[in-house]
Amino acid sequence: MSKIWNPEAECMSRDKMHALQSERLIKKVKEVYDNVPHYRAKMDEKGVKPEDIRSVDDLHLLPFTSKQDLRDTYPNGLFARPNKDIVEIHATSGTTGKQVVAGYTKNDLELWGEVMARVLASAGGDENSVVQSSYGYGLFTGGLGAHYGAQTLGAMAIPTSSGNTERQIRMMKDLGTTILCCTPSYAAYIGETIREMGLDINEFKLEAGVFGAEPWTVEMQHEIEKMLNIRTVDVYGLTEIIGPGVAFSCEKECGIHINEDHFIPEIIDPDTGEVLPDGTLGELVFTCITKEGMPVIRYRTRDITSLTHEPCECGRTLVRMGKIQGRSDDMLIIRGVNVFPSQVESALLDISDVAPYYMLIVDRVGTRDTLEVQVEMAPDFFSDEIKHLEKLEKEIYEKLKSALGLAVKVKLVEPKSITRSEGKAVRVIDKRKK
Ligand code: DLL
Repeated sequence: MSKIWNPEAECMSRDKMHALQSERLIKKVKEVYDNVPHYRAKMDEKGVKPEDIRSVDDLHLLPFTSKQDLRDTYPNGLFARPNKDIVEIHATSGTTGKQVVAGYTKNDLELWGEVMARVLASAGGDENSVVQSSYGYGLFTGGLGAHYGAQTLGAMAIPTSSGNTERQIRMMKDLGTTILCCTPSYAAYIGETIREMGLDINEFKLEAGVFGAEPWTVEMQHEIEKMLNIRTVDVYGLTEIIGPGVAFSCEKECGIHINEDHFIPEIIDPDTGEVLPDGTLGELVFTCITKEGMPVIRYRTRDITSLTHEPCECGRTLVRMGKIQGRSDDMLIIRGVNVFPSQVESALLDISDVAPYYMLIVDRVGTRDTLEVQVEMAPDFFSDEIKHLEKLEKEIYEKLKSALGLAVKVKLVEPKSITRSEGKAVRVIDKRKK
């Protein structure tokens, strides 16, 4: 049963939220102006003084912060507190460039536990829960983020981290895990391995999954729910803001509530920087109004989604964002058509004979871009019969053509031939980038 961990914060009136955000923002802006030379310089350059920020409505006056700013000030140029106050460090993997380092004070860790407790409660968690954190531990924020949330909740945390999947599953069964936390792609892999081990998922105590750290479609969400016989919560976050716990879905499955008493969201036009109204797709931007160690101001996430302030039936008043469509840098441009891998996932999972494993291979032949979609067949439907395979291939081809507005090459591959992921899945190989 889904619960609300902090009704006062999660269900406060919009007026109260506006007042709280304004009060916190004013204080935070003054603090970063005084303590972080980078923000002072950027605000001076834009001609904005802390006194110009009189409420949250003035947020748009502030300069943006980009990943490049974090790289330029590596490792701790954006820290707003001296090193003696920093008690923990996390960092991004640095796959798209120099890694980004985030520093947390004691209060930041408490805040992280609080927002993650909200997420776990939405998954039905309480002090009786057994929470298995199968996100990676270490510099990645997933493992410890889920861990701190479980402890704030008073639940039992099992820090298995990712990998060693069979042992992972035995622990899950023997210790009676009720909530599993990992990436959606790892959840699918765990589900598949449970089946291969000859175990019956109904003999497990698993009730819910808290999955995130990578884009996953509603179709994938339902597939995993069926596979593991659980309810799932989509958890969103990023290292620069705090890690997991920035936002989470509720039982109404109508978007992802943002913990906006701590992280104020905006949607902007990625080209012009203009703030866009509710319902319009654009780039998600966050401002941290309570973090101490590294409170980023108007941080451009490059994640694409939209916002809605419509009330939610779950009772929370927190603004909701749609599922993340992908990062702007994940968007492929094939022969002039924009393609997000999530569009391919949506279309594929609508077809019953395919497994939730696929790969996009992008290439250029002469001057022409090509996209090959490799799709794994579900083991139950695996067939050597040419006629059956051709029919399935044609069905996928037509489906993708109408979903993407683009003719792509479809290649059916044998069950288990696409590499399984224990963390964030890699689903695109772009050979044009060589
Ligand atoms: O992935 C933090 C996290 C850990 C979130 C565990 C949820 C669960 P980073 O490694 O810094 O941090 O990557 C952040 O991952 O900007 C999104 O592009 C993507 N992402 C995270 N959560 C979701 C989600 C963690 N629920 C980047 N849906 C973000 C879609 C997500 N994309």
